[in-house]
Amino acid sequence: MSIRNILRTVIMGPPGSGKGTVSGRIVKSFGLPHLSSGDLLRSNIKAKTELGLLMKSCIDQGQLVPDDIMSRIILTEMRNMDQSSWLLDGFPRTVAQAESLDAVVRVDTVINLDVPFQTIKQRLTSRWLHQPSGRVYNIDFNPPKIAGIDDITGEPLTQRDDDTPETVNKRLRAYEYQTQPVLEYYRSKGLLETFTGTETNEIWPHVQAFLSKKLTARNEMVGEKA
Ligand code: G5P
Ligand code: MG
Repeated sequence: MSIRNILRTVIMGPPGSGKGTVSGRIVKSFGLPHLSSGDLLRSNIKAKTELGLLMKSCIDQGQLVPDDIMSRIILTEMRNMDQSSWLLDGFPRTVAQAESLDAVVRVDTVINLDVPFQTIKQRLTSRWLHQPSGRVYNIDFNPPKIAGIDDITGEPLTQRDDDTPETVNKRLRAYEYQTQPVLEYYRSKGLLETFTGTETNEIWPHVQAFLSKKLTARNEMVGEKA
């Protein structure tokens, strides 16, 4: 992707709304580098870093990691993506995080996946994950070719410790109280684009068309100025 069509996108939505799944499709279609705050935290836990060990109980209890720690990790990681388009998944999740992001970089658009909570609860208990890549499967939706095995690497799949019904309820509550205000924050800036549905396959064509249009518009804008 050339410098002229830089697009900085945030993807939001409740736990299990399909942020990871849709991000995978965006990466495939548009080649945007993808950074997921949850994947980053889980790889710290797996590598048993000091930070990972500290944050594990927070995550396992369905609570958000403190803002200052989360913003520091993400913004450090984003320094490598300074000159490019990107897709940020799972961050920001509080208004304080959104403000810390705004302080360092311009967000161009925010994709909001609006999926009912009842749909989500059913999905999360049948989710399987290839942790090193962040690839997500679901027994009912996109099962791996061989049960428990990643299609691409042949490595074992795992389930997330925070996908138990009780923790999913806590995550949904945290979303309602702490993350929904971020939607208002971006709506008031005119950046929020909401996609409503119960199936990723229904939502995806609309997201794809929206991003294509955005990228074309940016190209034309730059073309006019040149
Ligand atoms: P995460 O990792 O950011 P969540 O809770 O926001 O976690 P999650 O669970 O990763 O979000 P998702 O990415 O929105 O969900 O959804 P997904 O993985 O793509 O899809 C969920 C399942 O549904 C998958 O199995 C998928 O295959 C399936 N699926 C998708 N589409 C369909 C469909 O159409 N039909 C069906 N049947 N299935 C489908 O954050 C985890 C924790 O990290 C901390 C917090 O503690 C958080 O709880 N954290 C932060 N803390 C503070 N600030 C931040 N910014 C933080 N970021 C993370
Ligand atoms: Mg995810």
